[in-house]
Amino acid sequence: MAAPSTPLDGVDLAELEEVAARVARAAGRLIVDERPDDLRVTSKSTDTDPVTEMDQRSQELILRLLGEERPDDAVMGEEEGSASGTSGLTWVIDPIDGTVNYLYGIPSYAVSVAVVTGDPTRAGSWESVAGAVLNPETAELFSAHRGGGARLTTPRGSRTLHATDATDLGMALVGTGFGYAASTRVRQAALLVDLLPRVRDIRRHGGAALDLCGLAAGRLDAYYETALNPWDRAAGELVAREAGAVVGGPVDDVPTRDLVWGSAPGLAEEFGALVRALSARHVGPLD
Ligand code: LIP
Repeated sequence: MAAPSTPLDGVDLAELEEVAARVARAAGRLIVDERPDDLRVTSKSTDTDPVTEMDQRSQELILRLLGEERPDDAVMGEEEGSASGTSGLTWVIDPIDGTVNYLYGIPSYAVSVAVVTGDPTRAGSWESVAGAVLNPETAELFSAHRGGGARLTTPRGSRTLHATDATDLGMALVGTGFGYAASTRVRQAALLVDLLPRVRDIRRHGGAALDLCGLAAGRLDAYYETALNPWDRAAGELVAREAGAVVGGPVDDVPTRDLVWGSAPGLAEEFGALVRALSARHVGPLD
């Protein structure tokens, strides 16, 4: 009897990585070149959770380009607008990850484009198979496809990414981020108080996608965050895994909204156990 067909039958994952990279570059050009001087801002979940007119325009452009290149695939994004599909593949996009940095002119934000199998609305039931994260300010494009390694491409060339060979948690540089809701931050701050004395230092760059790519590029030894959405991590998580980092969640290797962590392979056992224990100790609302 023939094996049942899957959404990846006949699909070239390297080609999907190229689609992700092309689309991210187009959106990156839009948000840099067409950023108005008087950027219009509204807020979403809280007053401190901004969405700019360029987040929305970037998402509209990505939807249009994916509709042309991959008309049978679904699209789910952070902002308004989505597309349904029939292929079983879903593009999970963040049109600007690190919107607060974008708003303030801090050159550390990204366009994140990933394609996943499964249902990205249900934790543990989806998997990224190709993706790209572009920092349009530095022209750094991080990309990967499942089983194909991870790359950093700049105007100067391309290189394969590798997580660090760190093994000493006390010397580890750890990235993290914080949600927008005050209630979520109470829990995040409590975890941080326990973690900070046990590591070299903490970095809060302001965008999960670039944090995960930083882990892949050896700019961080480890990373963790609570209250992330699929679009914040879908592409960066794949880039990190393909660079040899270990990525996990509160129970096993499945990240959830409760906890996403990643680290250099030599730190995974100790760091994973520590952040799991701390996140289990500091429970509370995640808005
Ligand atoms: C942001 C994340 C960041 C996190 C913020 C926020 P946005 O996404 O990437 O790491 O700490 O709370 O979720 O809103 O800029 O797309």
